Amino acid sequence: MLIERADVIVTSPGRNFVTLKITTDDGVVGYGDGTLNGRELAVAAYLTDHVVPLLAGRDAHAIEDTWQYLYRGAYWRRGPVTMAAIAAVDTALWDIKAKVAGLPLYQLLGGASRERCLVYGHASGKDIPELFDSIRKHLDEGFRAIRIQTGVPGLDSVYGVASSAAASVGGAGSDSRYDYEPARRSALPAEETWDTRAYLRHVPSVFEAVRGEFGEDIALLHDAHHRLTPIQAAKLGKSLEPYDLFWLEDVTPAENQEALRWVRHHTTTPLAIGEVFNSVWDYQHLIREQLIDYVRSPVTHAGGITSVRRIMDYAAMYQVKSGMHGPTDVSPVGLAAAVHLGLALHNFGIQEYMVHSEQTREVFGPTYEFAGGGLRPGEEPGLGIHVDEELAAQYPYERAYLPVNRLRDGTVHDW
Ligand code: KDG
Ligand code: MG
Repeated sequence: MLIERADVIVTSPGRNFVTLKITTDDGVVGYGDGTLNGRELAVAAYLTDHVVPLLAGRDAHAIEDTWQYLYRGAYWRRGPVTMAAIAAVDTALWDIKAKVAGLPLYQLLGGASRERCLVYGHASGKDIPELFDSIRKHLDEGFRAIRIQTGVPGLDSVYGVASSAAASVGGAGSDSRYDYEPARRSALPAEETWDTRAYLRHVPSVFEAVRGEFGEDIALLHDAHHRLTPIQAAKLGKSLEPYDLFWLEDVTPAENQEALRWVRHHTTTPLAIGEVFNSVWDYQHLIREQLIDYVRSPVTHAGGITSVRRIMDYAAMYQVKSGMHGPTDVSPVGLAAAVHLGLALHNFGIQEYMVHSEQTREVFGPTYEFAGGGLRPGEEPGLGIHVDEELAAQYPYERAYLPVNRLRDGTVHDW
């Protein structure tokens, strides 16, 4: 079975997505997600100009060989654009292989290790009453694990806090900015102001209030979004220990793996990192030295199923679990791949689940299902994705940027 053609689909049903469609010579079609929020067209061009011309005539079943061919063969390894493009090819080939086998993809990855993948949703509010409403809504919808982000007194807008009605499992609206999604369709990125001391003062009181109101049972998570120095991160981890977090995410910027050693030595709050990592090499020291508890790499940004499986097998030796990134900028194709892989992985931990807008779901037709606080892939052969290409064509790409962060004195800071 040979690859006959590959087509890049760029569509924007509420937000931008890049999807690769691979078709074999006997007409089997597979899909892969290559969406890179705010830099989507770089991946689309990488695929169209450099990868698609290499695919025609290759053995559609030779997934590992194609992965190595694109990774080693490019000479210029790694990086988010390259690895998102490789992810799109890899995922599409797994989709094809599973369709040919007549099995849902998770069966080829070893079969189900559990009934469903525990997920966490995003509760947020500019203040405590708004946050509590959002938590209640998530609990009503069946979530058992919830990420908590709030406004900080004195700051106008803070990462992770919804500015419009929050998306819900029942049906996210078609708001131009849904839930906390911060990439805005505008000529220039929005600029936000950040104050680490104000944040560090405020966050522990939020978790105290949440535990006081909702008790000890719900799994609570928090994302510091790369903004702290090692010692600030250590302080935050320590101050949150009484509230028993499931994890504290991205406490320091990703480039410096040494930073996590400092944080780890000061706190027993579990640490998650890696949504901006893109290969097993980014985790080499963090996993071997047991400096983290959860791997955040999603299939979409880290080279596909083949590559994330590699990371997770390495992580398993050190009792490190998966916690794949799943904001709305991972498309339903990427989320479907994550749920198939997560269902099969022995060291699955949790899956992030931000509900896509109704328009997005109409374009991609995912068959995974949310129930009992978890996601389970559909039982049909392959990934369980049905792209409506005519509908996709009705939503042309619109440039969008993630915000830029500045300290109060104007210095650019990590966003
Ligand atoms: O595109 C940026 C988002 O993917 C990121 O801000 C989401 O940090 C994020 C998360 O944990 O979902
Ligand atoms: Mg994050």
